[in-house]
Amino acid sequence: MAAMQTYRNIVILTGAGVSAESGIDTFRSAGGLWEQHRVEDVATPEGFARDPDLVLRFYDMRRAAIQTKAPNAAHVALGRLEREWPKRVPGGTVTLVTQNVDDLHERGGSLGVIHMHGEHLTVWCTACDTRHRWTGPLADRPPCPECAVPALRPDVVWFGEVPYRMEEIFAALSEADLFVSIGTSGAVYPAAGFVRTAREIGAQALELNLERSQGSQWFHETRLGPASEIVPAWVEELLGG
Ligand code: BJW
Repeated sequence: MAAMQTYRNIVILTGAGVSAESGIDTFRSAGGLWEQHRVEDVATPEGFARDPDLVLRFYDMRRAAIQTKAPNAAHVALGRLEREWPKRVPGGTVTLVTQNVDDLHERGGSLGVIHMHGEHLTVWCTACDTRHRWTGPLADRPPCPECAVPALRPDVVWFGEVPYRMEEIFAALSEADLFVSIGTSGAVYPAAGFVRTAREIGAQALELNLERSQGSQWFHETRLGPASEIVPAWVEELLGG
């Protein structure tokens, strides 16, 4: 890896591993969500069309659960990096892209989080195409606050749907000189391809994970350990503390 001082624009991609130590289930780890539920049933538009009650209950349970969890040291460190990096490197940017639908980055102090797979705490009305902040259940089919039609669905990106804010993400990647992937298995595209995009434009690539991801060979460096330890240590190193 190049000396830390040579970086200016940093793009960080996070996955379920960054929230694991806050008590939020990952998807593909032993005992993770995909061992308890079939992906095709709960995370595809076809599954939702087949059995909306099952899908709404699955997301109601997870929406309620995240509200009982707190950010961990990794979320807090990334919030600190976003605030302090532009002071350390004038004009420098930190773009935080998360695949997570929880709000722990925001509660850890991050401001401009890009939720490419949506958010638990917003819902989408498929009748009038509006989005609303939502903390309660959906399985009882509440009316949309805008149009009153009971057509609210979780505002999350399922397999076969297009992730959010892709133009912004690729714009940030095209300016990045450091790409950092934290706590994601590299199993799901397009996020799994970001490291190659970043490398094509010459960025350095660092992976922070409990174990090597599927695309580990694309990174210049991999650091293994729990996110709550290795992320704060990396941020400290980067900020020259
Ligand atoms: C720790 C830790 C600790 C644990 N500390 N680390 C064939 C080939 C290629 C692609 C495709 C294909 N067939 C279909 C596709 C496309 C498909 C896809 O990728 N499929 C794959 C399965 C092959 N992708 C899509 O359909 C996407 N859309 C799309 O491609 O549209 C086309 C398009 C794209 C771009 C422009 C234009 C058009 C949509 C994908 C939607 C994914 N949705 C989900 C559900 C979201 C809502 C919800 O939360 O329920 O997103 S699936 C699920 O996986 C969720 C996650 O965000 C995502 C990634 O999971 P993540 O975060 O990596 O979690 P895990 O569990 O996999 O890994 C946890 C990691 O943490 C592990 O590495 C652990 O080691 C680590 N860890 N404890 C540090 N303490």
